[in-house]
Amino acid sequence: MNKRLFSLLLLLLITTPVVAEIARTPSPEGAAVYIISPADGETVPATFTVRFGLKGMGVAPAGTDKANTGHHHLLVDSKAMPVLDQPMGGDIKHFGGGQTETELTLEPGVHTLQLILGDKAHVPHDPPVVSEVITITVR
Ligand SMILES: [Cu+2]
Repeated sequence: MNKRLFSLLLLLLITTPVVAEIARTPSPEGAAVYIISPADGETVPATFTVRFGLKGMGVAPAGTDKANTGHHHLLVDSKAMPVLDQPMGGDIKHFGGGQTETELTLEPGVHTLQLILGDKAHVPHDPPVVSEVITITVR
């Protein structure tokens, strides 16, 4: 390939917007994610542990290409669900190491927590595996 053609191709590559069709990973029927603790309505200290529960699927670190697995994502005080056909962003707490609990420190007051599972590429499954929203009060 001559240099000019290479430069042209490189330019095309850089300037062509990526319209990536993201394939979502199927979730099995009956899969459910839930918050083990705290309980809905519980009052907790400023620093507390959130335990993640999952049934019908397995936890695997991000990047793991294995059917019926995913990693947890925690939404804290989210007003809306993440976009379902894109990798979840940095505004969401990712547990890409396959963690099943975390320690949170929040301001005093009322907060909501919700879990959503993401696949190897941080994209919600199809159908999405999402927990109930729980409401807690931080002392
Ligand atoms: Cu993720």
